[in-house]
Amino acid sequence: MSGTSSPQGGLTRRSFLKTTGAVAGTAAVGTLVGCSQTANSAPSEQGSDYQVCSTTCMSNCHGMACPLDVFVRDGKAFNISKFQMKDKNLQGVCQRGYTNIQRMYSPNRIKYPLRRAGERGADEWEQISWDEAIEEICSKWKSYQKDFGKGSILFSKGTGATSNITTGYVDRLVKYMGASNMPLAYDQAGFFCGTTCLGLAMPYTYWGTESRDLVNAKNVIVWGANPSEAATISFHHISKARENGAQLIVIDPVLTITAAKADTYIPIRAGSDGLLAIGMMKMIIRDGKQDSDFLKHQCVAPFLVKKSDWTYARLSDIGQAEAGSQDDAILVCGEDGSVGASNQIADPILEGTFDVGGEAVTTAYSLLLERLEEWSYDQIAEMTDIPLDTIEWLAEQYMSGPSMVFSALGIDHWVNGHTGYMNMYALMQVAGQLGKPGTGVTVGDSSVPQAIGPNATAITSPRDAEAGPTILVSEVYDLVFNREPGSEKPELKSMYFWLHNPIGNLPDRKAWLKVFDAMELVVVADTWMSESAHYADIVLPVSFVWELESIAAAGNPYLRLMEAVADPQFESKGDLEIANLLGCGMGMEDKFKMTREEFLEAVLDNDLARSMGVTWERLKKEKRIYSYPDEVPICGKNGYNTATGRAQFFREAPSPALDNGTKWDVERESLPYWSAPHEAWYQNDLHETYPIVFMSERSKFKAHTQFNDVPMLLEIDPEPYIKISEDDAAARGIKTGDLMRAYNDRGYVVAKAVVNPGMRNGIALIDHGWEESGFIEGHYSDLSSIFSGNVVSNTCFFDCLCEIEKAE
Ligand SMILES: Nc1nc2c(c(=O)[nH]1)N[C@H]1C(S)=C(S)[C@@H](COP(=O)(O)OP(=O)(O)OC[C@H]3O[C@@H](n4cnc5c(=O)[nH]c(N)nc54)[C@H](O)[C@@H]3O)O[C@H]1N2
Ligand SMILES: Nc1nc2c(c(=O)[nH]1)N[C@H]1C(S)=C(S)[C@@H](COP(=O)(O)OP(=O)(O)OC[C@H]3O[C@@H](n4cnc5c(=O)[nH]c(N)nc54)[C@H](O)[C@@H]3O)O[C@H]1N2
Ligand SMILES: [Mo]
Repeated sequence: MSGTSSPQGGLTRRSFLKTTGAVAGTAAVGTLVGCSQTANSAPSEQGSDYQVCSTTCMSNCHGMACPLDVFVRDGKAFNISKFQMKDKNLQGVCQRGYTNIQRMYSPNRIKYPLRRAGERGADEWEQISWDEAIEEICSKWKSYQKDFGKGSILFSKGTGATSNITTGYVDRLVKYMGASNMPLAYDQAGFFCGTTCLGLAMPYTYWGTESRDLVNAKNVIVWGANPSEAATISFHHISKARENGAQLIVIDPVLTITAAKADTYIPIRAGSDGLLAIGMMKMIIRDGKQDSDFLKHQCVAPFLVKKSDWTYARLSDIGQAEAGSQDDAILVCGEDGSVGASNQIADPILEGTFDVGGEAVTTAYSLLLERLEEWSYDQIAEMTDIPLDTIEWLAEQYMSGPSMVFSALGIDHWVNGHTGYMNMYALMQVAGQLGKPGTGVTVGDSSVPQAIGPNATAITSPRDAEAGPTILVSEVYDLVFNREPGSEKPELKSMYFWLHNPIGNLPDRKAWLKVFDAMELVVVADTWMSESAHYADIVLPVSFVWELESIAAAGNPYLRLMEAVADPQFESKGDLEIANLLGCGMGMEDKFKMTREEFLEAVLDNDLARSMGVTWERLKKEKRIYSYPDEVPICGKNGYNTATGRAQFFREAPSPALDNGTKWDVERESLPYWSAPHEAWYQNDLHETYPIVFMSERSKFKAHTQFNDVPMLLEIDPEPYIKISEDDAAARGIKTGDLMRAYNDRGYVVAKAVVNPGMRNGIALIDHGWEESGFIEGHYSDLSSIFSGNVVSNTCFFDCLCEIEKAE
């Protein structure tokens, strides 16, 4: 957008580029702290009276948190340019990034602390001072904590700007208050399986490897991801891989834009990926193509498992080590029948059942083979709705050279989501598609914080604070409405949300509205009047991320200084400053006096940062410090950070991702298996009443509910619509442009229909991120269910059935 012109600046692309070049390396003499003033001689139609600030785009797009240069005059930002990164593949800044100035000056900004003055959601507010807001919140919180315990206040952090390191400071308040914490439920199946099966093997990535290694793949399999919309920058790596001769295969129930660009698109029945992986494993093993070397030496396959309790047999079981000691290695069996530690037997056998120390044991690989036998090829073809010869072809392609999976969260958003990931990772192990260039799995470029060492945690999660209760998203409703008297779980009275827009982003919006109503005090701290703020009791205005100095820590090869581009507008304050006010209001003045500058300095004062030569002083001077390793990390090359140090398709004594105390089947969960989705499955009875799976997709014009009020984007994408197939539309007399209703027992939404020949029958698809104000009636999140399984407490937006009809 600013590539050609900008409504604020009116620069042509040519003068814009010149300007960017001219400002590089100029001294920091501006009136704004930290921002550089351009050289007076800078040739520009804008004159020379402006400064350039280094900052980043900030939302949860799983993207790069793209570094941006922002042009400022008289304290007002007027234009944006992208920062030239070292890696040309990562050069893009998307259309959202260029609209940040309209976000900054949006009329939807929350200007002052507000107290609800009418019915909840009626949008009647009373402006109050910060003193009043803090006093009211803290006096109520003190009384709830006194009467109902510390856990009666629940804090929930969303993903709104988590790469901004200072937002984590609020965790300190949660900890010192001993309040309840509701951990994120978004994306948890993906995280859980990625970490338990493969380990966070790479130092800098999400789970799996960085996308840079995609260029080394012969086959790129996009499986449950839509990177052309949801990881636009990482998509460059896919394009580059194709330039190098790779073929792109996409497995998705929806013909997405990514799928439309593929060499081969494999439509799959949603929720059945775990079965597809089982089918591929069966075929690879049937044809003797499994990678025995990988299985024997880098994977748990030869490890002996005791049949009695599904734990590993160890040296202690044959009297050669003390149980539980460091030497108590897991046993394998050699070709000659000898049993010993895995590092003692060079060529262990992969299959077999025998007796060790009086116990029946079997190899983990034999257990896997048994599991694969649970499903026949015909069942697999029928349930995945993929012809067997296509699965044969896919298995063959996967084995034909280095193959890398680009995966994301499509599979996650199902109650059975973890079975999809577990089985996909098991497939990688059977095929030996790990540990070599162009193999393994990538989830895009998102990286874990770089150079932010343990000091940040020491501040945000202080040791002398007693952790309060953890309340899972899936537990809240029951806890609020059906709490047993005398239960250990707290009686919730108040909730505080920051970086989070739960109304609309969490499934089953109506249940959450009821939860809000049942609370005595809901506080939302946000920059804009989000849907959740709209339903709150007290709303606190948070400064736009560009209005206060910070560090952007994740999601990009560069550690980035975020300069204060302009003063905080209106009466807004940063999340860190608000946490300090609340902490002091709660009587903890001694714990809540750290300034922003002190916090930023402290988080970089750690050994990891020092080993990388990074200090706060250096960051302030250089503003962006490249911190990806030059050598492209390879998934698994440096081992697996798992319980066994190997890739694991078998997990010993597995425990749930977030334990909600319900019973779960340890034996079942130890190995790959597949079970059908909870609700959205064609064989379920409910399918007769509600035959359509209601799903959402990422939109290029939004990052969740952010960018929703940007005029430039709304011009291109003014309203939500629901995509359906030609057959489903014809059967119900719906045409493109008609108003249609999608509904089930939980709720409904009315929006315009788009009949799309690429849509699979039986799916209705809506862009994720619209809020109540965008819909003609109802809300898309009124249809989804809060239910999640007891293995991973994830949010299962897509495991949702509905019926559709023409709306009058
Ligand atoms: N523009 C934009 N980008 C974003 C975001 C955003 O809001 N806007 N959000 C970011 C965040 S937090 C996340 S978690 C990621 C999510 O990124 P993605 O996971 O890539 O996005 P989704 O569109 O949710 O789902 C990916 C694909 O999975 C498919 N899918 C759904 N169910 C199944 C299934 O059962 N099997 C298979 N094989 N495929 C299935 C969907 O049709 C979809 O095309 O996007 C990130 N990027
Ligand atoms: N139907 C459906 N629902 C989904 C999904 C889906 O695919 N389909 N995807 C889910 C996924 S994977 C995710 S990750 C979630 C994301 O859900 P959320 O974490 O709620 O994501 P956002 O809407 O990006 O941001 C939350 C809020 O943070 C605010 N915010 C921005 N900057 C700041 C700041 O500096 N301070 C404070 N205090 N607030 C700030 C924003 O204005 C916004 O209101 O959505 C989930 N919801
Ligand atoms: Mo997410």
